[in-house]
Amino acid sequence: MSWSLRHSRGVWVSDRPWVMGIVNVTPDSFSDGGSFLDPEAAVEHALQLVHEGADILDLGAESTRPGSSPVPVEEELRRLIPVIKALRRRTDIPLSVDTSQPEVMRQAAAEGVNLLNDVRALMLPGALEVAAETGLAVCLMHMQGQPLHMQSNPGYGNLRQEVMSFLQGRVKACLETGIDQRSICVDPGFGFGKTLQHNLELMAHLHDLLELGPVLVGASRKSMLGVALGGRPVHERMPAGLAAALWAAKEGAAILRTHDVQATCDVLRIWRLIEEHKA
Ligand code: 9MG
Repeated sequence: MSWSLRHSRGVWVSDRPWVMGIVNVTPDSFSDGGSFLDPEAAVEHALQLVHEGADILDLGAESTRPGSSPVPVEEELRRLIPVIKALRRRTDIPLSVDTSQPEVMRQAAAEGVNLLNDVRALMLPGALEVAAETGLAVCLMHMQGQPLHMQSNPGYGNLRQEVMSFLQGRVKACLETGIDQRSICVDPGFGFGKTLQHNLELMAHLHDLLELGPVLVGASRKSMLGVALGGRPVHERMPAGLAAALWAAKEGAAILRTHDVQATCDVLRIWRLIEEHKA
């Protein structure tokens, strides 16, 4: 399935899902501890993901794992900007910044980032306007509540309808602020205010979201996989993450956000080789 996404410097067009490598520049990220708080280590990790076949990197300095608190804007900037600058000196790979803060979006855009990945779907005051000014691509994600409490007792009347109408509303807000429809991708937000049953239902019906734009999916190492497998710890969740990524790819996802770049690329390559022999 092909997809395209406009950003300030052009259009990405692809006939296969892209692999988005996760680079956490946080001391408390949920699956790689604090090992990339050091900017140099974060840059080396990012370059390793490029070597493994990542199509785009997602750089984040605010942990959004369940139970985490927001990071002050100054701290987010202090962590992120040196990493973005260093990466831009060494690679022209597309870069995404995982942030909800308008000032971080503005400064990251000035340093050459291409996509704004906002788990709060540009809801913070000023975020829509800054996103529109930058002309970058945006990812609008669904989340029920905020990371600190979102997994306490998530509940929905009609899950799929609520996720769909939230994302429709955010797309509309983007268009009204001057963001180009062709620059918008959407994400159901696996694990963000959702039980295992909610996540499975959304995954099973992922295809429905394609009417809103290219779909980004992030399931890598998430607790939903651990719960589904009876309590599997984070370092044993890779096969489950690959299964979810392959399912999402077959359902038409455009971008797969993952810690496990090489393995995800391998899975997609084998899928594609098999597909080519169907014709
Ligand atoms: C930052 N982040 C963590 N999980 C994510 C997910 O599933 N999607 C997106 N877009 N961002 C995420």
